[in-house]
Amino acid sequence: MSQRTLVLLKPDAVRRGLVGEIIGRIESKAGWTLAAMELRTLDRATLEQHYAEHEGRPFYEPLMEFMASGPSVALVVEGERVIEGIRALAGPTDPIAAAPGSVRGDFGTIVRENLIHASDSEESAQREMKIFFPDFA
Ligand code: RTP
Ligand code: MG
Repeated sequence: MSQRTLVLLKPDAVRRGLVGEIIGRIESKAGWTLAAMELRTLDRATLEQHYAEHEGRPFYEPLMEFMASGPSVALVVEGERVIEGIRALAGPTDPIAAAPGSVRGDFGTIVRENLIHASDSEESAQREMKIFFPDFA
């Protein structure tokens, strides 16, 4: 089943020069292709929309500050079971709990600075693609 998902390479990934490495892993998966891509420092309004579900949580403000601290790469990736697939490629939220071989497991140590975001469901993907690529059909 072909799907589309919204991926963010977070500011730590851009600062550390890991964009090519992570996009390379995504592109290496059979049949997955990039459908949209942009490098941009995310503004507060965009981040409030994106992380609305976390408003009021203790990690919310530090997360917003981190996510606005430099450019991110926003991507739409298309392909077979890509929503579940990129979540698996990323690994669990806490990089120390993430297995080697996953992006977070290979490159992360800090829960907040965990390199990558990927939509967690079909519904989230639709909602998030509209936030970052409003003109994308
Ligand atoms: P994401 O939404 O970014 O793909 O990550 P996720 O689903 O794995 O994690 P989620 O629970 O949605 O949390 C969103 C992001 O907030 C930061 N976070 N910090 N306790 C903490 O300090 C904490 N918990 C979460 C992470 O950057 C996480 O990816
Ligand atoms: Mg999430």
